[in-house]
Amino acid sequence: MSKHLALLVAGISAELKNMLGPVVDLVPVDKQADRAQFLKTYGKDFEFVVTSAGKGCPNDVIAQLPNLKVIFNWGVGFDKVDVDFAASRSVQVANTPDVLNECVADMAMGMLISQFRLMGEAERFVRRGEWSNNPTPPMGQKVTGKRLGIVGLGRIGLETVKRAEAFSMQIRYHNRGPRDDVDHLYEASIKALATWSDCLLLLCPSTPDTHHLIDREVLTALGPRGSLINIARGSVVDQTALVELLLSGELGGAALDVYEHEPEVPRALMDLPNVVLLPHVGSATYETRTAMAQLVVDNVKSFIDSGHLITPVS
Ligand code: 8YV
Repeated sequence: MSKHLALLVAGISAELKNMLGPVVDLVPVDKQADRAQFLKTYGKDFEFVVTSAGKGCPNDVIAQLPNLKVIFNWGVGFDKVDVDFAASRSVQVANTPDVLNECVADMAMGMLISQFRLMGEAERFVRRGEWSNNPTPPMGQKVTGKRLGIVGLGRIGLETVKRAEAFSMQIRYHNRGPRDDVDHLYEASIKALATWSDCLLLLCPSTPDTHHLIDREVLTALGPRGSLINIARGSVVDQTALVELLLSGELGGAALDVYEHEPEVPRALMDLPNVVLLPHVGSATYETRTAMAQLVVDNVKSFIDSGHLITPVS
């Protein structure tokens, strides 16, 4: 029996490709000489799309797949898929939640400690050979006991809270509404949360409502001793304001794993000692990427066997 055809619209790991091999025939759209003609001729043959959180699937591609049933997203964030448009064509979307919570939370704390203790700058100080003739390495700020404000207290946020509590950090959060299952203080105003925080950690999804949620006013409220940690999405922050306020010293520091126009990183941030710059590696561990790949495969198998997804986007 011929396998289901899946249109591959983004780069995925070789591991995921190998794991999907026995289940579906993956057809990379980017390998087609004439993409438009290919979709016109063969679009009707595809029930599945496989993609990554970074790339998603544009509406014009969805529109050319009349028999599409599911978009399988390798990643928890699905901001690059118009779920409402897909639903209007009875197309479901599956993502890979929960399996990456621990690694993203670990990285969030790592970024916080690295920024507060200027670990990157201290490491460059050694690599530049400066220690032999300069006895005073970069001085950082204490982490233990500091005030952590979380924007987007969800699954990854709750994992991060466990880690922050181990550092005796005081925690407050902002969500669309208060949670009834945590005893940390809810801040309805993000500006008030930023004013209170020593460190503002972003963990919210990228949606039209969170676009530039962290604007110049919020960054200014965080202040010259405050630190912004973004492991959510670049679009959540007004990056132009962020760069200007870091350069002027009106914002104390930042650790960034995501940017507005990845993989572009603002040149002006490259030499700032109080800024940590990472290439979207929040979930980039062997264990977690394997678990994410396995969850994609499990969703595909479940849908083929029962018509049901294990983790449809919510
Ligand atoms: C990406 C992520 O999936 O899960 C997400 O939403 O942003 C990452 O884990 C990963 O970078 C692969 O594209």
